[in-house]
Amino acid sequence: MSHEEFPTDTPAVVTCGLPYANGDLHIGHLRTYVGGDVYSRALESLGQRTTFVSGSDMHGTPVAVNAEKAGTDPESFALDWHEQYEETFPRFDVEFDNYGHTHDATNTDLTREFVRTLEENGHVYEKEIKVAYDPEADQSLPDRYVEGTCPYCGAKARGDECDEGCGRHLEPGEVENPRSTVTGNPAEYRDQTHKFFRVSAFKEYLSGFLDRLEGTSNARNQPREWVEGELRDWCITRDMDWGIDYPEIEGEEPTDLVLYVWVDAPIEYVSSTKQYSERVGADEYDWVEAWQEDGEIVHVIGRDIIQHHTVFWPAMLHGVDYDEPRAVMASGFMTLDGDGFSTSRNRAVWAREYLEEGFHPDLLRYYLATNGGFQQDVDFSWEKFRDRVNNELVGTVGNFLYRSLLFAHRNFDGTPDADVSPEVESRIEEAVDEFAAGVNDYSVRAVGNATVELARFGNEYIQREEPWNLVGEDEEAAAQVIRDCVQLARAVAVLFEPVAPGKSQELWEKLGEDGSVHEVPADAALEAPPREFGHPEELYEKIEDDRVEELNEKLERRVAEAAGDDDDAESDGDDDAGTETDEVTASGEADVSEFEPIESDRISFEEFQELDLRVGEIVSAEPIPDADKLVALAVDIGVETRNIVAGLKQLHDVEALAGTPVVVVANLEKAELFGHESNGMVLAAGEDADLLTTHEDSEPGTRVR
Ligand code: B3M
Ligand code: ZN
Repeated sequence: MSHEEFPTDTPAVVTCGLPYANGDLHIGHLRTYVGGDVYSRALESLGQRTTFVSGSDMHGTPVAVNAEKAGTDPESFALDWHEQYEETFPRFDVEFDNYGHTHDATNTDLTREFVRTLEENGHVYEKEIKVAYDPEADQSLPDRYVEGTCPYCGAKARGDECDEGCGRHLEPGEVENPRSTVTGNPAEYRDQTHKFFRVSAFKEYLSGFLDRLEGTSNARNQPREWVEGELRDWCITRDMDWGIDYPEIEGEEPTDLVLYVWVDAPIEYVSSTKQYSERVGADEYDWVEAWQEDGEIVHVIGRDIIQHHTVFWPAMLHGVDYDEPRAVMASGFMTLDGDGFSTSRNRAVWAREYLEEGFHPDLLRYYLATNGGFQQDVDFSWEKFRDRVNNELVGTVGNFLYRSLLFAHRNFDGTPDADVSPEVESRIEEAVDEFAAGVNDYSVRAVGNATVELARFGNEYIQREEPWNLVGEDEEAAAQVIRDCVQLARAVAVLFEPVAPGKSQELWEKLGEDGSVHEVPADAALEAPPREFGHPEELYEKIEDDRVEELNEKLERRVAEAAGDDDDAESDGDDDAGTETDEVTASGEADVSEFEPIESDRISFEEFQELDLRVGEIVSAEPIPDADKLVALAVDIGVETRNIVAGLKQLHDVEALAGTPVVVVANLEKAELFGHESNGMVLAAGEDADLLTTHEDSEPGTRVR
């Protein structure tokens, strides 16, 4: 590869894919942002001049559609979410130097300037194309207003992306069997004139660009096929109100069209850098140098938007004579306990919720940054989270720090007077090298692991040297071992900062150090710690099993409750993205398909017989006051009357439920929900909680088989 190793003399920009300002953030979304933050901190720690920027993506149909569902206008809807994101990221120590949004003046102006330059440079032309149209709603159907079949792979696709199939960007008019998402009617195709960016003319350039591109291998390899195949021009306008108006072009009739969201979104990377530069002054950081002269541009994104970042965006940058990205790091998808995150099913661990549960952000940062390579898919479960926290953060890192610092404090009041041994010195140097190699390999995992392995070494070292046996026997030898351990602890603080900034600062202060460990470069890991420090504290706390159980139950209950709530149209956008299907976002969150696949594991007839299903009749139904969806039922099942809690509120007329015949799982474990015992389960289908019933006159108590 043709790039000089980091650190270089030129300014770096690390960016994170812009989240659509259209719904709540969950921990799946955080993967990209934590990854970007770790990467930019690590880069800085190597001495690279770095800025870390992003912003909210305010435009496009993903925002317009959700705003409509929430019954509000896209601008105020998106601004509300933008403000939330702006607050949420720092709570996870994702500290952007600038976090703007695509609708602000900087980005609006710069986007128009980009487009004018592309026009001037002859990269844009007009063409009449067929666009989807809904005759009943009398409107064009850009992007997410239309659904149909992907012409490339046959999967169900929405507007501009084959989100459940081959992942390709789709041009207007490409979706087959188009249906309007506004009315549900089949869409027509009508002629309309649009602007096109001549991407096809950049074929040779892009091919060379991909040879130079660094980052994760998915981002370097996947676009080859697109660039070397038929590289088509890109429609950059849309017939809708919400977006940046197409700039006036001299000598041309003005158009009513707005720019396609994917034009102004990546330009926000530049705008955000510009805002930062204007705030701190060009002497400290010059956006022009970074974007137009010799910047090291690193994009951190979800893998679903590789094509935008490795084809359209570099072509645009090249078309306006800006620098090209040096690297693209594309993360894999994230699942929750083996299944997709689902906003509409409330099947998610929300970012806010994670913090409200009292977990330190660094635990999640560690999990997200080091669980598998960046481009691998990652599964989150509370069990896995517990295991990694308990084994690695508590068992390895925390344990080493506590035992060695406690020993140092008790026996030496801090750092013993000795030089670091050659063995430990070279082990720390090795960790610094691994850290730097991680940065140059675009591996946040390697950056994190360098420290965990160093702490592991520390544990082995202290175990091997047994300083507790040396004290009183050979003071000098004891002092040597503990001096080494304190140095290892200091190195842990410095090198773990990108992954665990909060905990590293705590450790830093425990060691009696001043200032911010964030400012300390990686190669200062070997500088001597202060002479004295106080009693250490355990840095990480174990997560107990019953906590995990509790969290799992909460999640299950929520999903069960949401199963009764198909009412996305009603969602107010406060606690729900209000989307029917989930976003495939910058985080690379995977969608779940409409129907769950049939279980591949068959059960035997005997196993089925173990289910005791009975005909029942609802005797009474009372809404449970504090629960959104739950109703307390009394159900006659012949042999007795059972109290059963079911998620039926809002979906059924609760008062009319009495007298309804139902099917009950009679031998289900008892549960307690909102203080009510639930002794059995009433069967119901789908999100509407369509109650299963009998159609003749089977008596309550009759067995169902
Ligand atoms: N707003 C989110 C996505 O499609 C989109 C990213 C823009 S990055 C310039 O994942
Ligand atoms: Zn496809």
